[in-house]
Amino acid sequence: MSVEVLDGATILHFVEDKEAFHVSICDRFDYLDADRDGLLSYTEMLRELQSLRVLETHFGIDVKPDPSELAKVYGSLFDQFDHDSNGTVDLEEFEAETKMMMLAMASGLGVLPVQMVLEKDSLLKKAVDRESK
Ligand SMILES: [Ca+2]
Ligand SMILES: [Ca+2]
Repeated sequence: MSVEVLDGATILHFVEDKEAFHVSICDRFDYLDADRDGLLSYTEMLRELQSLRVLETHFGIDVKPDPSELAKVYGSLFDQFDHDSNGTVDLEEFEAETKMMMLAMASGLGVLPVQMVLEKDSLLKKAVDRESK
């Protein structure tokens, strides 16, 4: 974990660099796919969902949401990734949905830089590293 400053442009540049973005997505997918079956189950996706700053967005930073509320949010996020509703997320679904979410986040952030605590291997951290190169 580290505290990083990022703005919408940082995320946008990362997503728009298609080749580099695809490589990062593949890396992240492999990392999350604990049983190496080429698909992400709900359990495997949980890790990613937890790094997407969902808590802050839905509940505010200081609120401790109750577990059933949290499960509901994670469940609906998982459904959002699982485009064909077959219960698993494949690489194509993962890339398409991650891209959408990051673009939404970029437009939400706009030009105002914000501080975020980022997980070491998360995609947002990669976006920050790319920008500072
Ligand atoms: Ca798997
Ligand atoms: Ca699917």
